Amino acid sequence: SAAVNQTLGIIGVPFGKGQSKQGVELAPDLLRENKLREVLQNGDERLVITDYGNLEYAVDERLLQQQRQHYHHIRNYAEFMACNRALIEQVQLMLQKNSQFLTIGGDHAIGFGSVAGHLQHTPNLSLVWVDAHADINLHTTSQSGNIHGMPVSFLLQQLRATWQHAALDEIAPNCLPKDQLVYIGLRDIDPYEAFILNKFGIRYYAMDSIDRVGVPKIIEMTLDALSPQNKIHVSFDIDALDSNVAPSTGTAVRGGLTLREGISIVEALRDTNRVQGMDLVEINPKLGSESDVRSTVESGLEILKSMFGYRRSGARHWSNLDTGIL
Ligand code: 6HN
Ligand code: MN
Ligand code: MN
Ligand code: MN
Repeated sequence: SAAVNQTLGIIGVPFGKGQSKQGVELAPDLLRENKLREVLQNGDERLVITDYGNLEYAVDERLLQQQRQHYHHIRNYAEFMACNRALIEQVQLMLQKNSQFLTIGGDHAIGFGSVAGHLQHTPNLSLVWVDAHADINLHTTSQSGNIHGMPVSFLLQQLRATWQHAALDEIAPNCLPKDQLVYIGLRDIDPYEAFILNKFGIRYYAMDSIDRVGVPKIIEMTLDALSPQNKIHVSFDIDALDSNVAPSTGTAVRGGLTLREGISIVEALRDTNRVQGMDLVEINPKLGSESDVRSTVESGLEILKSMFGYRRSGARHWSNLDTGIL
């Protein structure tokens, strides 16, 4: 499989209105400045990368009206939908031209559009959501009013009815079946989120299960649960990592994944050869010290590098080398 050409499309989504801290919208360009492309390429010419720049979108009167009439109690509904509507289109465009795509946030509100766009292109999709949080609030259960805590509720068949005024069937008719979702890394679940997860029997591996059985077993159970024919979307919230390796994020929670556990998860998923889309979200360079920002960006790049190129075992691009040295 290593000989197969990979084509990767990248879109930056500088959207920060799913929460209220300034700075998360700077992450796509900051990662680019920190050699995102070179890190992913890692000297392997078989990976062809196309960067589509940063997503643009426009709010229209219909969305403002939905916001005023039905969703005024949560923040920035209209901007959220406008951005995700554009992202749904962009992801489909990228998958028409590339074998894989990467969406760089921005906050996790864009997880809706990224996965929904993926589902419109590839209806048989599985989702692995790596996060400290479940991001499955409804507009009626959110305590914060922040839409970055709600994207998963837009994706699941069973929860769509709670967004009945959002015209989701027009922009993203394909939903995710609840048995094709697995969470990894949770440790800050809101009470109503716990109720929803349990009511629908959604599979989640919180930090305590990782403590009990370790990452390899968690990955095995995750892959056993997901349809083996399906492509996989990995939505990676940087706050899944412990705040000592990823401090610059808006809703940091201690007691998270080590960088090695994060890399292990990503490598194992990558080794299925079924990952077709990934998000990296919630890096906020306005939070913490300069060295906090540096380590958060470096951790993010390590995660991406393990998904799209590099292997710690060194097993990668011998085929490109001039081996005449020996
Ligand atoms: N994230 N459950 C909290 C809320 O406001 O709904 C936190 C959400 C965090 C979202 O980190 O992507
Ligand atoms: Mn999240
Ligand atoms: Mn989170
Ligand atoms: Mn909380």
